[in-house]
Amino acid sequence: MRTRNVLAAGIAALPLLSMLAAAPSAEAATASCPADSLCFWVDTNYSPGAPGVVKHSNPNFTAFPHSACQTGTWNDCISSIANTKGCTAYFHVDANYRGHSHSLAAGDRVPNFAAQPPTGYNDPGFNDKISSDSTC
Ligand SMILES: [Ca+2]
Repeated sequence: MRTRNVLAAGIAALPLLSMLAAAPSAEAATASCPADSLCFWVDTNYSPGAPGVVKHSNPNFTAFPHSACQTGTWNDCISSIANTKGCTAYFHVDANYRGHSHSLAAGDRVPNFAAQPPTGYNDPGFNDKISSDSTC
């Protein structure tokens, strides 16, 4: 009986461990995003690997080739973002800083646009829509 209880406890702990392993790693995002930059990834949770990196405002992300994107550029391809700059950044769904936008405070990051605040924007429609960014 004692053995069975221990086994049951072990099984019950597995889903929790899996959740922890799959949870977005803020440390990983910070580590892979250079200082004083805006970083973005093709997938949620700062994946995969090395991010796209910009330093300032950019009116059109079609200027940034990225072979892993369906568009061939970072335009309409971004699923998670990080801001290591000292000021707020804004990401817009249209070129030239137009259309629907979300802000990203200095030092903040969003692993999944669909997630509820404060983790996300509660905006699944923002996924793969970013076309420009404005910041200091
Ligand atoms: Ca767009």
